[in-house]
Parts: sequence; structure tokens; C-alpha cells
Amino acid sequence: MKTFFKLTEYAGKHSIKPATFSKKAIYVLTALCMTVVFSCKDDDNDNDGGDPVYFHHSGHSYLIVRELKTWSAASNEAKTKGGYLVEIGSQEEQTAVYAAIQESGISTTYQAVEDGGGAAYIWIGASDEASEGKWVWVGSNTEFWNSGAAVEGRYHNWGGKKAGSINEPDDYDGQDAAAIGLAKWPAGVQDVELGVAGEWNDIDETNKLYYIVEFDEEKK
Ligand SMILES: [Ca+2]
Ligand SMILES: [Ca+2]
Repeated sequence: MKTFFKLTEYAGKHSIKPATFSKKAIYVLTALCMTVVFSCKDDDNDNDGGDPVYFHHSGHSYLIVRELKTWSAASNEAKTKGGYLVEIGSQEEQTAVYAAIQESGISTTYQAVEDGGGAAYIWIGASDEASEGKWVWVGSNTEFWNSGAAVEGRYHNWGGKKAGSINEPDDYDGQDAAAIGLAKWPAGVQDVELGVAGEWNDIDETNKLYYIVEFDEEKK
């Protein structure tokens, strides 16, 4: 794009009329623009282009991975990397994770999850696939939510918590995987609010989303 603007600027300064551009020059310019556009798009969705960017909290490290995966694929990938899908066990950890998401620059509309009210989400490590209604952090196999209530006072941040009325997990159409919302849901509906940005929702595990890996040690 820059090249194109420079050339048009040059043409303007030197009174070159567009008609004097040959067809060949236009093809070349188009190809240049396409190259720039596609390389920018790649930067936006790829964490593999450079060193991973970790964030840290309480002796653990975390990685926001910008690859679109189903919950199961993301969970497997987290294990391959030597960690697990993020397990959020306290308000402090929730605050750290959500702050890192905001700082990452990921668009709050990067993906529209149809069964999540059209909002965008990032996968976290909780599932009730093994036993409906029993939510487990799969990394440590810790049950934290059962039949609508916290297990042994364990932390949760399900949609509606801030408003004082828990709306999730609702198992709508058989939802078994947890994700953190990047915006309120449902999106674009002013009078209805099932959850706000940072709260969690159960959604279908086949959605393809970015995910967060947690490591039990501090990585540099
Ligand atoms: Ca479920
Ligand atoms: Ca739900």
C-alpha cells in the first residue's frame, strides 16, 4: 500500500496523469498491494512468526495463542506445548488473564460465536463433557462447579455474576466447553445481558477460537 501511495504522490507532484500509467504498471501495483495486504493479515493471526509472548501471574506463565482451534484441539495443543488450557482459580488470576487479553490487541469482534450470542470468546480450560453439569478444570482435574453452584467455594466467573444473577452455564443445545467473553452477550441486543466482557460462557466445543495456555513455571 505504501508503495502505491508513494507512486500516486509522485505522479501528483510531477503532474503525471493517471492515463500515462501503462496496464503493466497497474498489474504490478495491484500485485504489490495484494502482497502487502496478505502479509498484514498473516501478522494478525500468527503467534509463530516470532518468540512467544508470555505473561506472568503468581509464579505461573501464560500464553495467548492466536490460532483458531476447537476446544479439544486447543486442549491437546496446550499439552503439546507443556502446559494446559488456562485454569482460573481466583479473582486475582481472572483480573490478570483478562488484562492480558485486553493488552494483546485482539479485536473484541475477531470471531462471532453463534451459540454464544454472537460475541467473541477465547477458550479456557473448563469442561463438563465427561458429566453434564459438573464443571472440571481439565489441567488439574478439579471440579469447581456442580449443578449450578460452586464446589467447596471455588472461584468462578460465569456470565451474569457481576449483575448478581448467574445465567451460565446454561447447556444451551448441549454446550460443554468454557470460554471467556471479549464483549457482552448477546451482541447487539441492548435490553438483554446474559454476561459481560471477561465473564465465562459454556459454548459448543466445535467453535474455533484462540486459546490461553498456562504453565506451572515462569517462562522467559
Ligand atoms: Ca454442558
Ligand atoms: Ca451458554
